[in-house]
Amino acid sequence: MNIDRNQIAEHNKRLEHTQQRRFAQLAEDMPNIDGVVQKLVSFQVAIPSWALGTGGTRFGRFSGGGEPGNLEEKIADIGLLHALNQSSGAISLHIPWDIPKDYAAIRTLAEQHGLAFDAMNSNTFQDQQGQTHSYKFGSMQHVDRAVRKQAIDHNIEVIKHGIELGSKSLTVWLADGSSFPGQLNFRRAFQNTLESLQEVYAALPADWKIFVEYKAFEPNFYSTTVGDWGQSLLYASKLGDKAYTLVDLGHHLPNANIEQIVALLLMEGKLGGFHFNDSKYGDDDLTTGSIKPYQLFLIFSELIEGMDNRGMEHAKDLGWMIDASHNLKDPLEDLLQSVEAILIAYAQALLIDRNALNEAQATNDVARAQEVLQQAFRTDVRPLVAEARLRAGAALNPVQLYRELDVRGRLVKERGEKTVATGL
Ligand code: LRH
Ligand code: MN
Ligand code: MN
Repeated sequence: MNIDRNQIAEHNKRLEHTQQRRFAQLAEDMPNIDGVVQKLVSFQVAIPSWALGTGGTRFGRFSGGGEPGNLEEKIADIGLLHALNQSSGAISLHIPWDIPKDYAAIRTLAEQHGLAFDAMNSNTFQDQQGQTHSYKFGSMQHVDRAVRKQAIDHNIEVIKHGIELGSKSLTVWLADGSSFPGQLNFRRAFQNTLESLQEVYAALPADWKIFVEYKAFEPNFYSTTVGDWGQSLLYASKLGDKAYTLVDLGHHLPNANIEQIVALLLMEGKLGGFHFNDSKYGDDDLTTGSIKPYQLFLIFSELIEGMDNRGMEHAKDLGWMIDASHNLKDPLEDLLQSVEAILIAYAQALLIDRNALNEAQATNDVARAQEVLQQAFRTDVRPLVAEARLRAGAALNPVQLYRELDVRGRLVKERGEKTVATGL
C-alpha cells in the first residue's frame, strides 16, 4: 500500500487551524523560530530493518500481522513511515538478515520511497546455516584464527553489499566476551579483535566510515570485549581516521552519564553514530523517549554544543538511527513515536539559551544553569515539530493518520495474519 499526497493534505487540512494557533503562540516568544523549524525539517533518523516486526524477548515472540517478509516489504514499510513524517528517510540493513538479491531493483525501490541506505550492520553474533565455524566463543576475538578470518570475511562481504547500495558506513557490534572469570585472556581478546578490525578497516573504501559499537553486557555476562566507550575509543583510535565510536543508548551500565560520554567523544572527533532507544534496566530497546525524556534532552544538548563547537552539520555529520524493537506495540506506530520523541528532544535542545548557560557556568551559578536548561525542556515544542512536518509535506499527526488510514489492517490484508519479519 502507499500513502499519497492527497490523503496527507486532507488530514492536514482538518488539523491545520489548531496547528496555526499553537505555532503562532510559540513563535511570539521565539525570534529565530524559522531557523529551528528548518533544522527539524533537515533532520533524518534512519530506521533499522529489524525493527519492523514485533520483536521477541529471550522468552518468546508474539508475532503481529502484516509484518514484512522480505527486504522489499521492509523498504515499503519505511516508505510508509517516511511518507507520514518525512523524517525517516533512510534504512539500515543487517546482513545476512537482509541480503539484497538484485541491487539495482532494491536501489530503485528505495529511491521511489525517498530512502537512502544508512550504515550496514554485520552479524557475527549468530551462527548462520552452512557456516563453517561457530561463534559460540566469539568471532573477532576468537582464539582460533580460522574463526576470526570467517568474521573478517563476513564484514568485508557486508561492505561489498553496502557499496552496491550506496551506503557509506559499516557498524560492527560484537557479542564477543566471556561469561565466566578465567574464560578469556582480556589482552589477547583485545589484540585479536583489534587485528581483525584492522583487516576490515583495510577493506573500507576511502569515503566510508566504520563505527565500533560498544555494549556493557549481554549476551556475555562477565566481560564484553568492546564493553564501554573507553574500549571502543581505544579501538577507533588505533584503527585510524575512518573509525568512530557508536553510542547505543541502551548499552550502558545503569545510571551512566551518557551526555558526558557524548560530549567527550565529540571533543575528540570520535563520535560517529547513534542508536536511539530507551531503557529502564539494560538494553531494553524500548521506544525512544518513553522512559527518560530528560536524559534524551540532555544528550541532545551536548550533541548540539559539541557539534556546533566543531562546525559539524547536525543532520549530516553523525549517523542517526533508531535501534529499538519489542513485542507489544505495532512496530510502525512505535517507530513513529520514537522519531517524534527524538525530534522533540532535538527541538528542545535547540531552544537552550546558550549565552545564558555559558554565563551561568562561568560564574558558577548552578541554580541559573538549571533554570536555563529546564526552561527549554519544559517548553511544549510539539507545535514546532508538527510545523516542520507540515512544511516538509508530512502529516501533522502521523500516528493519527496511520490509524485513520488503517495502515496495519491493509498490510494484514496484503501480507497475511501470521507473519514473521526476519531480524531479532
Ligand atoms: C546489539 C545491538 C546492535 C545490533 C542490534 C541488532 O544489542 O544494539 O546494534 O546490531 O542490536
Ligand atoms: Mn545497537
Ligand atoms: Mn542493543
